[in-house]
Amino acid sequence: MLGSTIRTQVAIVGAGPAGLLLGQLLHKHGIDNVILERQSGEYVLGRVRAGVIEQGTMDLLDEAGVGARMHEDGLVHEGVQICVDGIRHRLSFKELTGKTVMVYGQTEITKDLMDGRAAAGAPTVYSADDVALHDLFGDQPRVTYRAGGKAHEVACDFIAGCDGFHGVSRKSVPQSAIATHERVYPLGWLGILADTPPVSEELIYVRHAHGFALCSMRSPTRSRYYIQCSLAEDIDAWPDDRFWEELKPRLDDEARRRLVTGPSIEKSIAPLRSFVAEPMRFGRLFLAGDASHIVPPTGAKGLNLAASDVRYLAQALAEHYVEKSAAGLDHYSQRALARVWKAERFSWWMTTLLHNISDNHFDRKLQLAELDYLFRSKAAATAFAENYVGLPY
Ligand code: RFL
Ligand code: PHB
Repeated sequence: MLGSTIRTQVAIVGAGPAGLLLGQLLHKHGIDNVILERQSGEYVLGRVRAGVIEQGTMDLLDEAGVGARMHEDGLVHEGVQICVDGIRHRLSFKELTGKTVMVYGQTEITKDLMDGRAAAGAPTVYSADDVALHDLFGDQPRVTYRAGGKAHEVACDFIAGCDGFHGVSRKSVPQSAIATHERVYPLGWLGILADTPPVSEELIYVRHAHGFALCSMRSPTRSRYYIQCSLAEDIDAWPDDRFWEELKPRLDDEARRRLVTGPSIEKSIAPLRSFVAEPMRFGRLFLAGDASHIVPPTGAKGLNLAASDVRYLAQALAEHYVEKSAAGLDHYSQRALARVWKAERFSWWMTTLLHNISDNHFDRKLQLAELDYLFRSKAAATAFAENYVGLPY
C-alpha cells in the first residue's frame, strides 16, 4: 500500500549521534530535514558506547543548543593515566596543551539530542524498514522506506548517510566509485557497566602481559571497564565474577585496592577495526560518522570524528542554502578525510601500543620502548595529548 510522500531539504539516514547532531545544526540554520532510523528510539538509547568527548564536540553540542545537561553532569578531565605492567604514569592534557576533555556518555548525548529535536518539532521516523536511496547522481534524490505496513517516500535536495558502519548508505554507492581501506585486529573489547564508584578520578589505560584493560566511568557512582578479549569470545561465558577476576591482576596495587565490584548493568563485546571509505561524497549523498570510517575505541575518537564530519557538512549545507555557494559541499570530503586519517593514525597507534597483539618478543620490546619515551619526553607526551584532546577542525 502506498503511504506518504514528504518533501524536505535534507533526508538524514540514521539517528545516532551523527544524524541527530546534523539534524539539530541544520534546524538552527533554518534547513528542513527528516531523519529515518531503522531501530526504535528506546533501542538507540540502550546502546552503551562512547565516554570521552573533545572540546570541539562540546562546542558543537552547545551550538546545537543541547549542551546544558552536559555542562551540569559531565566530568572535566585534565589528564589521563597509563599503567604499564603495574606502574602508573600520568599525562596532563592541561599542562601539555592547555585543554581538557569531558567524560559524558554517548547515551546521555543521544538523549539530549533527541529531546532537542522533539522540542524543535523536527520529524524523526523510528522503526523505518527497508530504507533505500535513489537517484543519488541526479538533481532530485529520494529515499524510500516502509513503516506501519506502508511504503513511504522522502523527496529531497540532499541525503546525509549517517547510518553507521552496517548502514545502507555506503552500500548504495557503485563499487567502482568508492575505495575502502581496512585493518582488522585479532581482538575485541569486553565491556562492563556497573553502579560502583570508579577506581580513579581519571581514566586508566592499562598495558599488561595478560592484555589491555581500561578503567573508565560515566559518573562518580558509575564505572565502565573494558578488557581485551579474543574475537571468538562468547559473552555468555563471562559471568560478572569472571570479568572482575580477569581485570584485577591487570591493575596496579592502588587501583586493585580501590576496585569495587558489583553486578553489571550492561555487558558487551566490541570488535576492533580501522576502516575508511573514500570519498565521502557521491553526487547528492554525503556520508558522515561511522558510515564512512571506523576507529578502534582506544583513542576515544569515533564519536568525536562523527561530530567533526557533521560540523563540516552542516556548514557546507548552510553555505549552499544561505550563501548559494557550492564551495563547502565540493570540499567536504577532502576536509573531513584530512581529519579522519589523523584520528585513524592516532587510534591505530594507541591500539598497537597498549594491546597484546603479537607474540613476537621484538614487538613487545618496541611497545615498552615507545611507552618509556612517551613518559620521559615532553615532545612525545605533547604529541599524545594534542591528539587525545582533539586536533583542530
Ligand atoms: P551510529 O551510532 O552507529 O548510528 C547509526 C544509526 O543509523 C542507524 N541505521 C539505520 N537507519 C536507517 N536505515 C538503515 N538501513 C540503518 N542502518 C543503521 C542505526 O540504528 C544507528 O542508530 O553511528 P554515528 O552516528 O556515526 O556515531 C558514531 C559513534 O556511535 C561511534 O563512533 C562511537 O560510539 C565510537 N566510540 C567512541 N567514540 C568516541 O568518540 N569516544 C569514545 O570514548 C568511544 N568509545 C566507541 C567507544 C564505540 C564502542 N563500540 C561499542 C564500538 C567504545 C565502544 C565500546
Ligand atoms: C568509555 O568510557 O566507554 C571509553 C573511554 C575511553 C575510550 C573508549 C571508551 O578510549
